[in-house]
Amino acid sequence: MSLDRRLVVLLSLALVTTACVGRRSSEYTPPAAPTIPPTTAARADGLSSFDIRVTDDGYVSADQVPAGRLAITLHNDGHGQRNAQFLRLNDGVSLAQLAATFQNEQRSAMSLVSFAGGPGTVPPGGTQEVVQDLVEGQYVMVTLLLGEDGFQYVPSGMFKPFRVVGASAASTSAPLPGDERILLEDFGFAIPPLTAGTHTLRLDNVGKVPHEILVKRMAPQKTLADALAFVLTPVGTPPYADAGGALVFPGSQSVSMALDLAPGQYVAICYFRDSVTRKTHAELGMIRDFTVD
Ligand SMILES: [Cu+2]
Repeated sequence: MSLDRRLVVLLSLALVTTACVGRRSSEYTPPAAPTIPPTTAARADGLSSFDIRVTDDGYVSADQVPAGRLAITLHNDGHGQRNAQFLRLNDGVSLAQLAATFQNEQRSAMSLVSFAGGPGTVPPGGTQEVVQDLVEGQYVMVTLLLGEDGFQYVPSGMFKPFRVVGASAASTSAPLPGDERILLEDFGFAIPPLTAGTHTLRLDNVGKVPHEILVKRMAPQKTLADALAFVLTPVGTPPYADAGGALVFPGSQSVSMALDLAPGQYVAICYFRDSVTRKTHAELGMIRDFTVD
């Protein structure tokens, strides 16, 4: 068994907890095999693209990507909701050490890594693109979902190591794409008026601590209070559906996110848990609704 495979097994044993809250779609039929080769390639705008496919068996992607600015696209070919949280192993930490620590105590394993963004949660058949800068190092990508106990967990097999290599290119000094800005604050969101259609949004974490933004389309007649109640007690049918987002990245950093919005009511949520109070950032104010006309 390869090291990667052993790590997946170890992490799966260690991390699977309560029942999955992932939604299943009766209409969506995943392709038999990934249709995009797991490579990186240069795009017309000069950015390197990093395509990630996730199936029910795990992630398919390049094992190595260049440091610097990357256009990262997650394609969900599986049956459940999926995302890709990037975690950079702290200098001196090995993959084996991370896996062993995860197996014993998930919370202390988080002290071995730094949150490094990644595409947010999409339903089966969905895609999410983010543009962000990655520095050299050893990383893992994991799907982080909300368990019925209110804590996040990694579904079985949803873990893949990858390396970021080389010095960062000069492109990282240029502004990130996006005419409209969302501010992620300690603890709240500032969201501009958004029209229906496609947007490229720059996300500025102006806080001191890591934040994320998950965008959800509210079900009919559901309210912000229903959304917060579900974050606290995620049991039963969610009052909202996944509409993309960008996962946890550090304070004073920015990423860019593409969103395609149909008219309707939405809610933005940060599920990250404060290390002192152990409350989710949503409870501390990082949940807000907005209308798309
Ligand atoms: Cu937050």
